[in-house]
Amino acid sequence: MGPREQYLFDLQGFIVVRNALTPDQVLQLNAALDANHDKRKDDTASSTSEALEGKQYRGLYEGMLRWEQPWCNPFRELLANPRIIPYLNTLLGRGWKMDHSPFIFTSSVGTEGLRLHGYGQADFNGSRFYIYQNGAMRCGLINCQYQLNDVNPGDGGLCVIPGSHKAYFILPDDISRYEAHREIVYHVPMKAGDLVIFNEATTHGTLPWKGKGERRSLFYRYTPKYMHYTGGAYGTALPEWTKELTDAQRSILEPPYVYHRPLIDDDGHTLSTPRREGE
Ligand SMILES: O=C(O)CCC(=O)C(=O)O
Repeated sequence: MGPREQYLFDLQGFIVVRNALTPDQVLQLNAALDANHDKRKDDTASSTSEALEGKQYRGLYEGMLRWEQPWCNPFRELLANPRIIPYLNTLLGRGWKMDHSPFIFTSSVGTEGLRLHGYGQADFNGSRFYIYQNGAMRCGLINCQYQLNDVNPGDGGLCVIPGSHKAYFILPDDISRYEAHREIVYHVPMKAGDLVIFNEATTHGTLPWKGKGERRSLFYRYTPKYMHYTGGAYGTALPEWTKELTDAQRSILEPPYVYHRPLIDDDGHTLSTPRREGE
C-alpha cells in the first residue's frame, strides 16, 4: 500500500482498488453464483428508511466456502487474495483473520437501500476503531467488498460519508435516514473486479438499486488477529471441512489469538512465524 493510497485511506476511511480480481476470477465467481441461485434468501434484517425504500429486499447468499465443488473454489481462493494482503498488513497490522464468513448481496432494479451506519470515534469502540499511531494506521473491522458486476454512477449500492471514520460526534438521525445533507454522501461507482476496502467505523449504507444489471457485491470482512466482531456459534477448533483448504487459507479462519500465530506472507501461500514474541 503506497503513500498515495495510505493518504487516501487515512483521509477518507475507504479506498477503491481497481482490478483486484482478474477477469477470469470474475467469470468463475459469477458462474458459481449462477449455479447456486436457489440459495438466495431475502435479507429481511436490513434497516431502511422512507428515503431509501424499495419494492423488494436485497438478496443474500452465505456459506460459499462450503458450496459443493467446484463452486466453492473461487471463494476459497479469495481468502488469501495476494492483491489485498498489503492492504490488510497496513490497516490491521501483520496477522489478521476472517471475521464474518463471506457473503454476497444482490439487488435488482427497485431493491431497497439501507440506513447509513458506522459512527466514527464518537465513542471509543475497540472493535471498529481507527487510529494513527507510531507512523501506522490501525483499524478494527475492515470490509473488503468486491464487485462481480459494474456499479455505474447513479446505480445505487454502497455509499459512504468520506472522512467519517474520524468523526467525534454522533451521526444525526436524519443523515442516517438519508433525509438531510445528501451532499455529504458519496456513492462509490466501480467496475466488475474492483474492490472497495472500508473501515466499519466509516459511516456507510446502501442507496436503492436503480441499475439495469444485477448488483453482485461480495464481502470478506477481516479483523486483526486478536479480535472477533461477529458472534454466533464459535468454536476454537476449526471444523473438519477446512482440511480441504491450504494451510494459509486455514490460518485465516483460525480464532483470535496472538502468541505463536502463523503469519501469512505477501504471496498468499507461505506461512511464517512471528519475528518477535507477540508480533
Ligand atoms: O450495501 C452495502 O454495500 C453496505 C451494506 C452494509 O453496510 C450492511 O449490510 O451492513
